[in-house]
Amino acid sequence: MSGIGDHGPSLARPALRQPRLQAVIFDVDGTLADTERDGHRPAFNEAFLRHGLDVAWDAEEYGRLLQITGGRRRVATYLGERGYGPEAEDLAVRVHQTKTALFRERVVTGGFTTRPGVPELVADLRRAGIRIAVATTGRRAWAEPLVTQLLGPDVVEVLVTGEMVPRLKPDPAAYRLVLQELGLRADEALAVEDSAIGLRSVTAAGLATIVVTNDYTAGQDFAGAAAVRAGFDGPEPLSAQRCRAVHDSWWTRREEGMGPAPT
Ligand code: XBP
Ligand code: MG
Repeated sequence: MSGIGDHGPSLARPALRQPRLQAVIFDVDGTLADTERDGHRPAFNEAFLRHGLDVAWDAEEYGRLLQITGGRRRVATYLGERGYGPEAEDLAVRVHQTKTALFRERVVTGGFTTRPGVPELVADLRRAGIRIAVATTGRRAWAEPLVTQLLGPDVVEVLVTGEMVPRLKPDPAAYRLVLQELGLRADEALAVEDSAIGLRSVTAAGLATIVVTNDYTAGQDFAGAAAVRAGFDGPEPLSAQRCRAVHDSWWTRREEGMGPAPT
């Protein structure tokens, strides 16, 4: 509003520098919610049963299988290694369709909650004007309702899911697509991931990562991460200000050590 004493923008005033961090991109499984051990795993097991397969993944074995990203690939690789031969791929497609329907059902009936501290962080980011996006290797059929349920409607601006990219994490395709849809450079966004595979995907796309570990991923190799934490909450909860500080210092170190950041 203009009035007495308001002389409009002064030429002498230095231009306000736009803060570098414009968006935070969250992974879903293991990051926004603990969905793997007691979520995806029982859905896979129920699907095996419904397809007459004598397969049941226990929590430990499932932890090892998480190295294979994407549910269909995980099933196909497993069946292939157990002698299902050329049949494994087709069977995996059918088992995975059933698993996707079962897991979606669990999602829409309210089966999951966020990891502690996530709602507070997301609210703080929004107050700070930082945009929210999501990059997952999972299927849209469950990821979309899950993200809406966890974070609320109209919070996530861009949601990239497994079927939208030619290659899953650790390939950078998902993060590159999110950046493209947000219209941002790699140095204007920060990713939050839970696993070494997720970190590799983000790093290959040129972004900084805060890793928030869980029971499955604690102890993995997180070299190159901007920060590694055991949770979102605690005595020093992850906040918008903390995200900005971590992001700025990662880029400063990078620019000082390796020249200008890539665009
Ligand atoms: C998560 C995954 C997913 C889920 C299953 O990886 O690997 O495959 O386990 O989802 P990230 P789908 O957290 O790195 O995205 O069965 O829908 O593939
Ligand atoms: Mg994950």
